Amino acid sequence: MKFYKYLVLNFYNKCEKKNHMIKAQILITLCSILSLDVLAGTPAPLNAELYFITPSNGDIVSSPVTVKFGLRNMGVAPAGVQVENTGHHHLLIDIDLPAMNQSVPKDNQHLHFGNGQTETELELAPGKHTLQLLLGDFSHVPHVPPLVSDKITVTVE
Ligand SMILES: [Cu+2]
Repeated sequence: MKFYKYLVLNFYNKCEKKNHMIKAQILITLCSILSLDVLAGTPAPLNAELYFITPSNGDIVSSPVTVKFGLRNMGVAPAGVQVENTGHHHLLIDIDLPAMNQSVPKDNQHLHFGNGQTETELELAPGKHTLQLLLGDFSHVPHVPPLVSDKITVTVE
């Protein structure tokens, strides 16, 4: 990426005497590269998929709820272990997605499964709850592109 930036800057310098349109075009390119760099994270394969094996959207369940995490075309590795095309699961409870370019928060609405677990027994109060999975890399940051499951709603009796 740094080499790419160097090439663009170099090209920009060479074009200094040409018209402003070219300069503007190069600046736009440069800006997009710089912001891409800021967002750069651990890459994930485009065909990877994150989903709930159980429960399903709309299920009526009783607490504790068995939640099983499904992941296709990627592997699970514990937090702290940097292996290509792997990550660990995060379960988001009754909350929207966090920022995709920083570590997933760690609290009772953002559960980390940093030992590489692929299921859990979840205590939930009676009523409706939303659940969503988000894969994180070795440092708990979502991949690029992020792996996010559908957000499902379950009703606890
Ligand atoms: Cu994590």
